[in-house]
Amino acid sequence: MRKKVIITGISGQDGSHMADYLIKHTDHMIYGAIRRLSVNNHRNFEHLKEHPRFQLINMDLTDSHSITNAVREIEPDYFINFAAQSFVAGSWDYPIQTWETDSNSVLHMLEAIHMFAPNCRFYNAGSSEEFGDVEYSPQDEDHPLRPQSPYGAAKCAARHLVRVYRESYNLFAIQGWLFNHEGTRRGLDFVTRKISHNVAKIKLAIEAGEPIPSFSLGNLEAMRDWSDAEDMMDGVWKMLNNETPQEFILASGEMHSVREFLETSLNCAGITFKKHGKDDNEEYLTTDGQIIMKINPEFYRPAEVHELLGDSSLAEDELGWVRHHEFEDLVRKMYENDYKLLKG
Ligand code: NAP
Ligand code: G4F
Repeated sequence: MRKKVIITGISGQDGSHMADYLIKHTDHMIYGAIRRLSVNNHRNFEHLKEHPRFQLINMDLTDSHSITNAVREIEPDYFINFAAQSFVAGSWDYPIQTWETDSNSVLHMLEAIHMFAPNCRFYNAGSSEEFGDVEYSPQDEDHPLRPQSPYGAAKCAARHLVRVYRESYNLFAIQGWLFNHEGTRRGLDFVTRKISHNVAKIKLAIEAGEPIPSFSLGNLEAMRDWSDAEDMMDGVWKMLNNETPQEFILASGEMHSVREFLETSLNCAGITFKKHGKDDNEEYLTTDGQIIMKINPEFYRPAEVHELLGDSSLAEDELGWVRHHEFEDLVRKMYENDYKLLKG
């Protein structure tokens, strides 16, 4: 019989990439979970809607009945939870909703699996944000959890719940630690896509001989370990199909600053820039003096995670996980995609 996989967060970056990955590499039936929104947000999975091995189901993470019903009715072989309030900065604005979505809902999933599908393999999306105020670099699987945001704290709570259910009921339940991963399906609020989108807009204005639209950023010195989202899906699937329910780090092992992402994007677009001012007053300008980007302290966070760098050697050695994309390829791919989208 065909195996059944529930994927939550199908309208987001990772859920949609995982559905593509499983359609391509398995013959499993995919149940993509969405919540109803007033305005359709199906762009990331529109291409899958007519596929015979893809079916949409309704599930809101803040409604435990919708989670339990899906597990009871489908009795999945795999449950991959990529849904979340995933925007770290937003977690100070909506801490309760973040906790409900990123922590309580995981408890409801674990309960439903324990009750109605105890052989189901469960993956919850963990994050490098759980390491937060890091003690050493690179971070490995033994690094302590030191979250710096309501988001990070909710992911840590979920990690403990996953472990407790795994140990109490012998469930195959895991939460890998994925470091930042980006791509053409990334939401526009995240810094990489915000940069690629705005640089593409500026390039088009320059080409049209129009005044350029400037944009703002926060902390340019934050360092992140950025991978291509498409590389991560194989690692998650390998974790889920490992002999034992073990949790791994997936990361690039390279760290780059937000400033470096900005400058690499401008270089990809062929936009020559100069810098002016310091700290809160820093600006990037075109050679004819138009403002490309200026700092806006509103984008600073109440607590920052200054640097993240992952050590994924365990996943490479034990799962045979391999990354295929490098930092510069990723920046170029995101810029070129936004340029094409905006050009129409
Ligand atoms: P994303 O693009 O923001 O997608 C989040 C998904 O969650 C969307 O499909 C969203 O649906 C859904 N969602 C949010 N609240 C929901 C609710 N109450 N009920 C049902 N669905 C809900 O995030 P992503 O980048 O794909 O990340 C996937 C997962 O990995 C998340 O758990 C994230 O925290 C974690 N993670 C991501 C990264 C990364 O760098 N991307 C790194 C580490 C961990 P709507 O479209 O309806 O809002
Ligand atoms: O792109 P970001 O919002 O991603 P962040 O906070 O690293 O979180 C992402 O990765 C986590 C894994 O480590 C995931 F768990 C999480 O779900 C999400 O996918 O911000 C990256 C850095 C931060 O240090 C932030 O302060 O960029 C800095 N930044 C500077 N200016 C900005 C901006 N971030 C945003 N979003 N917008 C800015 O204007």
